[in-house]
Amino acid sequence: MNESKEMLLAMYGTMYRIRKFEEATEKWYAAGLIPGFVHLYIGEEAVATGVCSALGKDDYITSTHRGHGHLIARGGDVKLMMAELFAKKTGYCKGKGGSMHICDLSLGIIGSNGIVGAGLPIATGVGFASKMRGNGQVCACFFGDGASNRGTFHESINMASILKLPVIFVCENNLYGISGCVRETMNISDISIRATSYGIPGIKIDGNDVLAVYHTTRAAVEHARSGGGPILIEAKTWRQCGHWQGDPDNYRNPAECKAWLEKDPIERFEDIIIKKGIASKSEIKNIQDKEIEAINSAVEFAKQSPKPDPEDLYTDVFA
Ligand SMILES: Cc1ncc(C[n+]2csc(CCOP(=O)(O)OP(=O)(O)O)c2C)c(N)n1
Ligand SMILES: [Mg+2]
Repeated sequence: MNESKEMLLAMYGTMYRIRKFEEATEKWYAAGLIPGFVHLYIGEEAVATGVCSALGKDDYITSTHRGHGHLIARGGDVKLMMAELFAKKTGYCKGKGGSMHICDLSLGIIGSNGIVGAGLPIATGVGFASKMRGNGQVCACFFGDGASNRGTFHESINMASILKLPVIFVCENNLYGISGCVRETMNISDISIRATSYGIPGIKIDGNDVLAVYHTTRAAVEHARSGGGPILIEAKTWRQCGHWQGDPDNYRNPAECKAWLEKDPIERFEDIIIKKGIASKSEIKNIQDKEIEAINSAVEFAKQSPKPDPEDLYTDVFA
């Protein structure tokens, strides 16, 4: 491992912050304080963290309906995010967007998106703009296995390929699109092989191994920045919760769930950090305490914030 201790602990902190943000979301959603739909990212933290750690500050990401982890890994403000989930005036969209509409252009976050597969053409457009500006910016595009069966996946990657656009397509293959298992929704076992159809590299990796995700993305970023064009990375992972909060999650095999829980990305990384002597248990505990504190303050901020005023209903809307 060539990364500095600081970098490795920052990655650990990011994964832990995502986990605690999602656990708080789960808790306050159940308590009725968060309206609308939420899709939790628990179990997939290594993908967002590994990818975003490999990006530069001027790069971009596009996200999905399961976007909290992507936004946090890209540096999103957890206070503004939590306030948005609580539908408060202080939130990212002034409380009018909710979980699936958060964006922060100052961080290159082009936005989460409630339409499955809609981030792909947006990412291709971002890649096109970057190429025209010629300043080396790249875009990482997150999407799921389910999204990879949509036409937008095929047309966006084809166009990015022929125009050699700097886009890193990151398929978070958690093996399910709602209750539909990839074993029933596609006739291939690896989505990465679809890259062949568009003449670009396709790589499959263990998405619960943050360092594998980081190293693969770093190489992809170098390739894209230097004019090599897009890459498809398939990160195999697992959502530890139901599809959305309220999903009975009665369609997955208990043995498969158990096997994936044993590959929890945060516990695995913590083990590596301790075993390789990178940090002590008490250093890890300090990071955890700091992140728990940040999430507690975000929840407090969201709770104390005012609701939008009735007259705000007609502001910031196009029609
Ligand atoms: C165009 C479109 N079709 C259907 C839906 C309903 N829907 C929401 S999430 C989802 C499954 C997405 O699966 P996947 O892309 O694998 O992402 P995951 O939820 O597993 O992260 C579907 C079908 C939608 N939001 N948009
Ligand atoms: Mg999926």
